[in-house]
Amino acid sequence: MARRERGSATGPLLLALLLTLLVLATVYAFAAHLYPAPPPITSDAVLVDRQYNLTLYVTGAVFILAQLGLAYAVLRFRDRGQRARFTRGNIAMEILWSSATVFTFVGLAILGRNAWAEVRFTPPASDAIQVEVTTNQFVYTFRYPGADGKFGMLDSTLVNAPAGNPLGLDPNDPAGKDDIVVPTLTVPVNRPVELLLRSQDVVHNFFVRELRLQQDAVPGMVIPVHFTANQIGKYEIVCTQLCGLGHSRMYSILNVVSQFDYESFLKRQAAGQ
Ligand SMILES: [Cu+2]
Repeated sequence: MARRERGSATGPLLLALLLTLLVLATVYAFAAHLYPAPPPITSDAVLVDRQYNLTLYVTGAVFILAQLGLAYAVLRFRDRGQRARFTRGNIAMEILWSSATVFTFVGLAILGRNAWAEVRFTPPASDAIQVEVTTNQFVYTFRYPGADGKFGMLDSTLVNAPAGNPLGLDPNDPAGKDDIVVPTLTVPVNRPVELLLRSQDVVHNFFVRELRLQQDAVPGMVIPVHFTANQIGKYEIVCTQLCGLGHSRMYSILNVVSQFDYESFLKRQAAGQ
């Protein structure tokens, strides 16, 4: 059989170059912090950042090696006119890289468990401020229990946002008389806060980048999450579940204020109820 023509080296060379450029551009984007996350405002968020960076370094190293290896293989094993060889694979290599992958990801998961447990498995401090968060298309509504520390009963048949009762507060329950219902979330700095997430219609989400906290709100469930913000400021709350046509408009504000400002907020709201 006649030897085949040697293929052009231009294609493989360009592809290898493109892959190398892709790797360089990606490494640059991360190393130069082109899209930095806003500074964390809880100690849990710091743990999340640490875990994120560790995962990024490990997967980043794998990404660089894999892509450069691909560029090398494209170039090294290009068409030189040789006959293609069939290979059944290499069992030893497959066992090696499959177990390396398993160890890497299980290892990262075990290390990440600390940060996760801190937020999800540890109950909030007993003096945590409770705020109920109700989501619906496409707004957040926050409820504080008021001076009595008790949330009033809700009745879904009484839900009527235009009439000023978006949550369906039962007017016959005395515990609900002093409940404060507001469209934005105000919490004092350095105090544990427990949120109770609810949804009136579809799956929504509560996400604040600075808290590194993201939790779905699911109809029929009350999902608790907690945090302690250590930085006074205004932060954006966004819904990260595609919850309908108005999804992109669904956001609110988290105000972290001093204890004094928090108390005057509560007083102002109580006076206005
Ligand atoms: Cu939503």
